[in-house]
Amino acid sequence: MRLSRYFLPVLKENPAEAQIVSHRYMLRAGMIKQQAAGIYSWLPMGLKVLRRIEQIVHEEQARAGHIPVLMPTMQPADLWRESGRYDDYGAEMLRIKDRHERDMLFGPTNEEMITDIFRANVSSYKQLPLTLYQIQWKFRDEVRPRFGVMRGREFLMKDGYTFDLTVEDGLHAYNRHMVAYLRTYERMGLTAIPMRADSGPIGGDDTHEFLVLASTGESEVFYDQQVTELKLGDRAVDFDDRAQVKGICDEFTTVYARTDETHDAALFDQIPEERRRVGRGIEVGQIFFFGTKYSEPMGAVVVTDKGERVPVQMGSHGIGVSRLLGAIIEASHDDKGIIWPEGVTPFQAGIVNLKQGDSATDSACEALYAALTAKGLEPLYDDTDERAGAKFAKMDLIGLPWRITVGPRGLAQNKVELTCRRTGESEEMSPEAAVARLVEIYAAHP
Ligand code: 5CA
Repeated sequence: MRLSRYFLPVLKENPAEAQIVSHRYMLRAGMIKQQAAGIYSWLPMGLKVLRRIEQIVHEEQARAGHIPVLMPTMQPADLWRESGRYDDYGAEMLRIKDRHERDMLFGPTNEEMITDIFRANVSSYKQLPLTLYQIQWKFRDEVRPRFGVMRGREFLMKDGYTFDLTVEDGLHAYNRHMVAYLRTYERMGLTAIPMRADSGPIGGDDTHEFLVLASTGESEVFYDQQVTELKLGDRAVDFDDRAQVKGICDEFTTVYARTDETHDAALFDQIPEERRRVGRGIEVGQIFFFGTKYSEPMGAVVVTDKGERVPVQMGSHGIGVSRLLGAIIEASHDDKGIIWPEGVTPFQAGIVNLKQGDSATDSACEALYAALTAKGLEPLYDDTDERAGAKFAKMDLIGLPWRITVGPRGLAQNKVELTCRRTGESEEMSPEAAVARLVEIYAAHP
């Protein structure tokens, strides 16, 4: 993309309404625009990162064997009357009447609707196990929408629903999600720690939240420092291997890590003092196993091999897709701007032309642009007439992990400069070597 033809409405001033750094940078970098409290338009660069996050979520769900669907945002109230949640859900649910005076709602979550799909189409244990998921907009009329996309009213969620015959099978589905989520967050450059949690209005006894440590997080967290050192990495996982999947879950949930909802001071005190930590975290996902809470009242039953009719065992599993943009920025920024992890960056590299209009630098930039594009990378080429300082400041603000600077002086020796946004370190090399280096770096971030 050439910056001269892009739509990147960067703000010079700090927007007064933004209290935390991620909100401030998302507004300043022209990623989002507020349309009403907690409701945002996604401008091109914000949308690009959102799509990258969605793509990682889809790939990791596919790896675990889960199947994508798409349900509507609008739901009939009658489904929620069946589960008993229509009255329970309270003021957070946006209730709407259609022209025929029928009660509708903008879905805050989809347990009822997916149960309806299941009961209409599945009747035998032979069709299990089944996991269906979607990435779809949700609406929750939060009392205090704040911090930009972090606590929105309209927000994008990945919500997955598991259907199994037995409790044991249902718990394997729960574990499978935990492992799939670990890799999902790691690919986004995040350390997201699973912590035992409260289930709230979704229900059930088994539930974990995934928390990204950040001082601006809304949850208080208590943990053993060792938990932050655990990594799934690229180890091979067979998602049908129950023992392996459970083993990984045990590895990540045995070391103490709890939110204030489930914190146990006596257990915490047993951790050696130098490893005890109290901090704050951003909840980027939550998984639940709630058995027959919805299948029983809604009649989602299957026939077993013995001919018995039993309600199906269910769980639901959510990732805060739009919230993740805020969480990634909270975890990865400096005083100049965002520092995108390679896995989610909107463009893989920026190209800065120090002397726009000079035929040698212009053509060297064009050649770099073409070479990177030919390798499947997407550069953002600042081909505007702005002075170098302004170009650098903009690149730092929008946070592309790598920048190639092209100027007449370096080119005289066939050199460009490759700069790492995170460390600030620069290295001079030939344009071909810069392309080869970026290809190598991104090969590790598919
Ligand atoms: N049905 C279940 C899982 S599919 C569910 O709704 N779970 S949830 O309530 O925990 O939401 C899933 C994730 O959505 C949360 O972990 C959080 O990351 C994100 N989320 C929840 N509320 C908001 C909000 N108001 N703004 C942005 N993200 C949110």
